[in-house]
This record gives sequence, C-alpha cells and structure tokens, in this order.
Amino acid sequence: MVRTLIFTLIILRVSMPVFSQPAKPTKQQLAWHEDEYYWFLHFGPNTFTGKEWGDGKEKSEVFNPTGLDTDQWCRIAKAAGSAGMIITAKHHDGFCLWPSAYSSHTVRESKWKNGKGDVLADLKKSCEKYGLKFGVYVSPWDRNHPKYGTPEYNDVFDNTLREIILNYGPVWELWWDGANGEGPNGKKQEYDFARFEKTVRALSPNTIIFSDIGPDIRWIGNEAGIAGETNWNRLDTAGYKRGQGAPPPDTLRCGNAFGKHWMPGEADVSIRPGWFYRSSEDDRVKTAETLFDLYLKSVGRGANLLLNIPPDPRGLIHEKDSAAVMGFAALRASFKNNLASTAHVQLFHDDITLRVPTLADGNPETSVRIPESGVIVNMYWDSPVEINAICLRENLAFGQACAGFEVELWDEHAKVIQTLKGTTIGRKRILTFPEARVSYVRLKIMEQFGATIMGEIEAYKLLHLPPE
Ligand code: FUL
Repeated sequence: MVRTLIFTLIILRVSMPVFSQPAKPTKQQLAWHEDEYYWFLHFGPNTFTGKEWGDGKEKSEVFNPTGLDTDQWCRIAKAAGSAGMIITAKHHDGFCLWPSAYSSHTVRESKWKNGKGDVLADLKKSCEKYGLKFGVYVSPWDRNHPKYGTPEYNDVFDNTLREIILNYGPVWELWWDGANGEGPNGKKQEYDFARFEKTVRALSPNTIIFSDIGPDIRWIGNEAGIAGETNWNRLDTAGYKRGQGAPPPDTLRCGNAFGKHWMPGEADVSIRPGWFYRSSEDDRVKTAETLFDLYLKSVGRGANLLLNIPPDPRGLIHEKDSAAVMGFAALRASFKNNLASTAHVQLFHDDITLRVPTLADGNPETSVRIPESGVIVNMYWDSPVEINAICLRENLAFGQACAGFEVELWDEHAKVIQTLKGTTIGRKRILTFPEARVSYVRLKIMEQFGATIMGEIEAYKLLHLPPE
C-alpha cells in the first residue's frame, strides 16, 4: 500500500524527470509547437507575371491587385483552422510588399493605390482583427538590390529586418529562405546571419526564426509537406550552413536523436503545384483529402504544417483554394471528438497497477513518467468503441525520449486485432488503421533515451483515412 502510494506520487507529480534530455524547447519553441498548422502566402510580382522566381527586373508597376482584401484572407484562414499567416514580404525578386526605405522596388513604386498601399500593414491589421499570428518571409537572396553581392547588402538586409520588426511587429515567425543565387552584379552574397540573428533577438526576443538549420525551427528537408516517420526535435548544426551547406534532406526530415539543439521541423507545402498563383493551376488545387493526408504526415509525425495558399491577381484567396481548405477543416474537425475521454487508463510496472487518468484528460501538460522501457499503458472502455486512429503525445516541456513503441488493439475478448509499431512520438504521433471495434489499447514503450514523459493517449474515429 505504502509502496503503491509512493510510486503514485512519483508518477503523477512529475515536475522534473530524473533523466533530462540534452536539449529542451525554449518557452517560445514550446508555444510554437502548439501552433500546429498555419498559412504561407506567396504574393508579389510573380502573381502577375506567372513566374516562380522573378529575376528582379520586373517593373514595379506589374504589381497591381484589383481588389486586395486581407480581411478575406484572414476570414477564410481563421475559419479553416489556421493559427497564423506568413507572407512573402520580400521574395527573391526583391520586391517589397511594404514601402521600404531600403529599396526602390516596392509597393510605393507600383500603381496599386497610386503607390500609397502597404500589404504588410493591411495584413497585420487583419491578423489582429481575426486573432491570427503574423509572420514574415524575408528572402535574403535579392535579385534586384544594387548592393546585393557586396558587404553593404548585409547592412541593407539588417536594416530591412529592423524596419519590419519595428513598424509591423510583433513578428511571430520569421522565415529565412535558404536559396542564395546571384544578384544584379552577378555575384552571390556572403550573408552575415550571426548579425541578423542578433538584431532579431535584440528587437524581438519572442520571434521564432526559421531556416534550414534554425536557430529555432528547421526545414523538414522537402517541399512536399512530409516529415520523417522518425522525427526527432533535435538537430546538430555544427559545420552546416543554410542553403547548399545544409544537412542532407534525410537528416532534416528525421532530425538527430542525440542532436545538440532543440530544432523542431516545419513542413512546408503549397496547395497548388507552384508557390505563386497561376490561373493555369486552378484545376490542380490539392483536394481536402490530400491536405488531410499531408496533415497526418506532418502534424501526425510531430512537425508543424505550413500550408501555402497564394492569393490571386485580384488580391483574393481563390474560390477553389478556399473550398479545399474548408473541406480540410471539416475533416480535421473529427479530432474534436476524443473518445479517450470516456476510457480508463492504467499503467503496469513491475507488479504494480496504477490508474493514470491524466493520460486521457485532454491536457498533455499533465503527464506521466515512463520509468523504463517495457512499461505498458492500458486504455480500456466499459463497452467497445469504433475507432480508426490513435494519437500519442509526449509532454515536450521535458524533451523528447521515446525511440520505439508498440500499440496493440484488443477486442472485448482480449484478442489482438492489430499491432501498430513506431519509433518517435514527439508532440503528436497519429496512427491510423482500418476502423475496428476496440475495447483495449495497449501501449508499450519499447525503447527510450531517458524517460518518456507521456502527455496523452487519444482515440478517434476519423472521417477520412489515407490510402493504404
Ligand atoms: C524556396 C523558394 O525558392 C521558393 O520560391 C519558395 O519561396 C519556397 C517556400 O522556398 O526556397
């Protein structure tokens, strides 16, 4: 009895794991993990020229949306479940969507609103109105700026970042693209990323900085929105650079089990074949089902999903795109009904059985420490439930530890219906299977680096399953 009580206290009152992982998230990274899914907006001269990469020689006048309405973008994004918006404030063509003092290729030089328009200001306002986070993509590569390819361009880029943060901040996420080609003088730039990072940290310490290798979040190594089935939130960055010197795609996809830095992956993908809008791709918008499958392959593998929805030349989200994202939201809504809320949860360790209801309370912060591999967590219902998905969660505040697990689904006669196996869990690990009447879900942690701090076990009946 006393032994059981002590053990209960140890397990339920987890405040510090005994084995701590080398890297853990900062409070900003921890908050970012919960953002889960949000929008990318590729918008600029390419929207009007049909190019993917403008060469920087496009006339500023080509940028002329006829009915730009950032409220429409945000209204749809909010209804579609996005947590925020990251806009291409400046893409490789160098065109600035705000009247920058450090460029002569901006909205100010365009015909749009007689040069008085400011897309960043409009979007920021709309984000505030609809409760969305505001982020910016600012391409270091600039095919227009006359100083590009000289040391002074680092001053220009640094000033540009300052200008955006001070005039449009708070900036929730800042996106640094790895692409680095030649500028107008035929030279590539040696970027002073250490300086840029220092500037951002000083002016905006809560901004999450993305690039191939962080410093806060990493690229997932492909533009298809797919995270590794094994996905560690840690990465070794020593010796690597952004762009061509980045770690191999497979490393970015999976992270490093013992990596030095907490560096979770963000999976970016476009709803269309291209990043910018083209009417010729109106019939190639990804379906709601495809978007949901991508959600399972990104968020369902512990990454965040950055979905690109490019506004069209009117300056609106196209009807086809909005229909697809709303369909995706309807499918994602099946995660609102967590059937674990009616289950009982126990933990078996040695010869002790403990009730661990916090694993099914919908809150991953109330967690249970798995002291060693081989421990079984058993979730069961008084009468069978029909489910086709299980979602496991670690409490990332304590790091990431699970390296191998097994989930058995049992029917009411304690017969195994199916065994599911996986490696990492991380923030979320969504496992899908053909719908089954299940009475018991038995999770066994097979391998762990340190103690797994389990946050949650969830069970769902999804409206759509990915193709086999
Ligand atoms: C890439 C860029 O070159 C593409 O144009 C796009 O912006 C994508 C998100 O990142 O590196």
